[in-house]
Amino acid sequence: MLAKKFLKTFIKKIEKYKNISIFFHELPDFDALGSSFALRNFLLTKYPKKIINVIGVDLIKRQNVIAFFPLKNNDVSDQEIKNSLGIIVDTPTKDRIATEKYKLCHELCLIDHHPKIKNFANLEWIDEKYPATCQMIAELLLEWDKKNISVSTSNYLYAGIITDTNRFLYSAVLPSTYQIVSELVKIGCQRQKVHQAIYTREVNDLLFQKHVIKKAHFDQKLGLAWVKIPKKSYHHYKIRYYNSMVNTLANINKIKIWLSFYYDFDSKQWKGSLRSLSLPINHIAQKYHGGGHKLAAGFRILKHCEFKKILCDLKKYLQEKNKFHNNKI
Ligand SMILES: [Mn+2]
Repeated sequence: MLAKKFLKTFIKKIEKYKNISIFFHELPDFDALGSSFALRNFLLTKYPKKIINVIGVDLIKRQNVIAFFPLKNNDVSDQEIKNSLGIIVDTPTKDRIATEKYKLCHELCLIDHHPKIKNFANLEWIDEKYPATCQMIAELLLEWDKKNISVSTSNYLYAGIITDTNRFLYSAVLPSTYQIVSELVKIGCQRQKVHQAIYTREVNDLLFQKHVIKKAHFDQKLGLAWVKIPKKSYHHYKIRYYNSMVNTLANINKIKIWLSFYYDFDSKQWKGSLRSLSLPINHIAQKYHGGGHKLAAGFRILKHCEFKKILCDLKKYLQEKNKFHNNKI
């Protein structure tokens, strides 16, 4: 499945440039940063004379991510970016890139596992069959020069894979995902260290979770669970980095679709995370200024009435599907 043709052109492009700038998406997760730092590490050891920068690290606020990645703010000048090859990872849309500085790059490459939207890079490898961009990067680096993958590079890749697959629970996990992880473990990937960095919880996080569950609505007859997290809650529970908390509503008996509304303090707007057990929901997220994967998508609330509207749409959707299902039986 690895795009061998892509690798060949990718290497040519990398060799052409002295400066390489790597870009990730806003509110970066372990997959976005794991891909970025794995690439940076690998390229730095392979080409010690090149200048490789991950751009936009000063914008990162999530605590557990900050502790895991070397996020020193090494002020990269616009001039340096101007002469560089830009590599964008883990987002198919320009709007989601953490900084607009990618526009300065001389050329752009894109590596991503989200559904393709529009061509915008000079060289693209987009394959939505992959469960994580980190798996794509891992395949690329293993094929390119396996012995040049260091232990810390393998840690970054492993972190992205286990988070984007929710510890291999998602059905998007491929047979090759296990093979790639096996290679990373052989390289010496420090699994315990990575698990601790990702999964250690704070007491206030647990109390916040309890609060979210209390605020949630469950319609087991229909198969819908949803929660609107009050704006003040994050502050009240001293949650330093916010997330949608949508996973709190996962794996509940008879719930087929679940979603959370949360306030994004950076963009100062209400957003939502939508998840589904098996019914595709990304078309509904698209209707509400969002998008994403078939079973995991995000959206934005631009008008107050849209809180109600999206819930209505989901209820109707579930009613139709339930009816269809019952008739079939
Ligand atoms: Mn990803």
